[in-house]
Amino acid sequence: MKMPTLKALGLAAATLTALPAQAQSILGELPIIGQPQPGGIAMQPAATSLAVELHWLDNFVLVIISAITLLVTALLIWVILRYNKRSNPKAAEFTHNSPLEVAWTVVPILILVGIGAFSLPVLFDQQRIPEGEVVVKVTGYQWYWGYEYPEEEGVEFSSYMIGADAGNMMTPEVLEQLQTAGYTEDQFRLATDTAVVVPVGKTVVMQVTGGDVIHSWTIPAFGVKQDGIPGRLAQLWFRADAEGVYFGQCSELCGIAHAYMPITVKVVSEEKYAQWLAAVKAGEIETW
Ligand SMILES: [Cu+2]
Repeated sequence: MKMPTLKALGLAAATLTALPAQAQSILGELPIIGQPQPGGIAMQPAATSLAVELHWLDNFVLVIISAITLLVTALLIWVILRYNKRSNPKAAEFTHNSPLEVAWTVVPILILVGIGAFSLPVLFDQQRIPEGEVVVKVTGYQWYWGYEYPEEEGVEFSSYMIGADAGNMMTPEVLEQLQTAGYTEDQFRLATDTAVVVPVGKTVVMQVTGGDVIHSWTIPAFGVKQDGIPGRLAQLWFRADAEGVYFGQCSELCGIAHAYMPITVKVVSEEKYAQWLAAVKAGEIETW
């Protein structure tokens, strides 16, 4: 798949992209799973147990708020029709109804307690950080991400949006870079030159911090998001269920190029992960 694209590149481009292409060949073809869809309003497919829980909670709350909205709308319509001046010329003059007032206080409390009872365990699942089988430290910078695998000697790299050095605009060269990295125009402003690579089905702990101002690291399909705050080391965790490419974007307004510091995570098999680690340690590859 990759070779014809490579052959089509000019000599200069081929020289530039020779190393990245090698990285690609180690990771192979990966399906792009976690990315926003044009006009989409649904959430991205859940790729972790955390995201499955979040989707469940979202649907659960949606049912409750829909029922409340329908009830209130029905009550409004009933009052408008039944108690307007024409159909009800003599208005009642009472000011209190204790059973009703107790009911409209107690019922919402019960509903909120019910929502809390189901949402707190989901929150705790995110916030109780398990022992990581893979640990990655991520630092947000204006405007790119720095990644470090503290348990792996010498695995450290920066991650820029493909097209960042072209003023964040699409040019023929940027399109070429995207294609060389295995993407299409659809992934422009999502794809990065280097990706976080993690093994499928393993517990990954991300240590998140900021190098200058506050940034926020997120992968929507994983159901994770964490502010990276200078001087603090926060953590998040996930265990990705399916091999593929997942995108996120910096989610804390961090300056003029905030929109141009996306996040790419590649979830691969354990063997490919080991090969990738070895190649990075050998200094053979870093990018794409
Ligand atoms: Cu930002």
